[in-house]
Amino acid sequence: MEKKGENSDWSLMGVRPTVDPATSWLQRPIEVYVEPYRARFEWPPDYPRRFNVPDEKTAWDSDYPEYEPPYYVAPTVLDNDCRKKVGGWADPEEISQVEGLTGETFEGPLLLDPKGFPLNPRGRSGIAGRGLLGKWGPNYAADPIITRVNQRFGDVEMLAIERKDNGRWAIPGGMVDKGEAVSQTLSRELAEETGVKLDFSEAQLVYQGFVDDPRTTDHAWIESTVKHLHLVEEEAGKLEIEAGSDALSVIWLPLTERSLKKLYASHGYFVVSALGMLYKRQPDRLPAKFIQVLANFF
Ligand code: RP5
Repeated sequence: MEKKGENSDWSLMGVRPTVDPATSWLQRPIEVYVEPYRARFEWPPDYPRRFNVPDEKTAWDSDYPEYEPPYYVAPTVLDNDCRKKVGGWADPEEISQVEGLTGETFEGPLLLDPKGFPLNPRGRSGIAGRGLLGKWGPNYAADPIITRVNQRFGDVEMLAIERKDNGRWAIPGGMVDKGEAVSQTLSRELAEETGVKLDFSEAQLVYQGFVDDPRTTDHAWIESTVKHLHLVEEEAGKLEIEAGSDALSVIWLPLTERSLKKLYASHGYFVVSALGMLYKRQPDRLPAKFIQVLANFF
């Protein structure tokens, strides 16, 4: 079995292993494991610069007495403190006032430091506090991947939004609301951002866990449930798409090696994994020319 994380840095290193798709990746299980890269080396424009963390110092149990990351919490997070504002989506800034900060996450038991701050499961990120994320610890999200084959051009396409916050093409995902089931979040986010209404009860589960998002800090990160629906062309053709409030635009994005690598956060890796899983289950559903694209990633 392939070691976890072995192939997860493809989008960063530009390494393209020469693999025969028929004899190699198809015989291995597809295990999605997300390494932090954007979570260590990128940050939104209003964040302070990340404190430098050498690779060998990322683990919380590695000694790093010089580690003094800048503390940052965005004004919008403070303004949406649920204790102070009706409908506020953020935890209180005072960690002792946060309820339910223990237990399991998709990444295992939530680790707390001696002061009670939750610790990022991928280790030091170079920024303390919550940044732009509302919750201390895991911020739960849902990512609905919708794909189709465009028979006219022989392309595989995904329903993609252009994010308002950074202009990157992305899966139309979003945060799970309080008390909401993830299957509802998948449908709600898809509808809000693209105008498309679909049921996810039969969708393929691709991944549940840490997302390599540039907003990540030492004490707040995103964990997502990623599900995939591959539509037949007739069904996809009936959908009327319209960009919602968080999107500048929505399109059926042709998937190439280049467009996949440019997707937001871990989304390219999620889409490649989803289509790899589909190909292993139902090889006839993807055009032959796309299989080489997949093979180049695995
Ligand atoms: C990504 O951020 C997740 O994969 C999800 O797509 C998204 C959720 O954040 P918002 O779109 O709500 O900003 O890391």
